[in-house]
Amino acid sequence: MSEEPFVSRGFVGKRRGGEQKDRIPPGQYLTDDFPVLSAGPTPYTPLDQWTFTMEGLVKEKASWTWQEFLKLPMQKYMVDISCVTKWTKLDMQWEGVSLDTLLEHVELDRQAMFVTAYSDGGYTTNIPLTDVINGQSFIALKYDDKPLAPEHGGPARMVVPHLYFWKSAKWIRGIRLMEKDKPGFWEALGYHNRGDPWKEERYWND
Ligand SMILES: Nc1nc2c(c(=O)[nH]1)N[C@H]1C(S)=C(S)[C@@H](COP(=O)(O)O)O[C@H]1N2
Ligand SMILES: [Mo]
Repeated sequence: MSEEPFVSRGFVGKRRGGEQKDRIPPGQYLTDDFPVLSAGPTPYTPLDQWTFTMEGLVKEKASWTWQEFLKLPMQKYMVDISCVTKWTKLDMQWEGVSLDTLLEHVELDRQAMFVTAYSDGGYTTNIPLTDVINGQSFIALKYDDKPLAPEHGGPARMVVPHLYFWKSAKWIRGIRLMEKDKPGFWEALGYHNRGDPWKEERYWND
């Protein structure tokens, strides 16, 4: 990962004021660490074999090589993240491509209502389309001004800051647009289908 021509269109989500405690969802504790949580081994796909694809309910699918993906407009994001294992980390700095930008490259079928993010290694997670558009999610290539570390999902991971962190697929390789919702890896194992930390949507019956 030598080339770093990231164009920045400015900072998104710069911090509103407010007490720190008002930013910690119920049942969460504050941490400065960045724990690693992976359901399997870290995959190492060579960048010259890496692609990112928008597929499913689109007129024509769109696909980018790593070199092409780097040319997409990048933005900086400062966001708070909550993990279902109860840590919350504030003001995490990322840089990446907004899902809105990627969606500009495909024509959605009218029936497209849900997305599945899929990753190297087979991980998937499902999210309603309404939770990923309008600046709510991005594909991160950098964390803390450095290329995203492999254990944290590098070369590229999705980040959906307003949902629990399992919705943020590491090692992402594409997004599938779907008409019907389909539980992803953790959702099929009992995690909540949506995962809003402010509503404590941790498990199926929450
Ligand atoms: N591909 C993939 N993405 C994943 C996971 C995983 O196991 N595989 N774990 C999820 C879970 S449960 C969490 S809490 C976060 C952890 O991200 P981190 O290791 O960078 O803290 O990644 C999410 N994305
Ligand atoms: Mo998690």
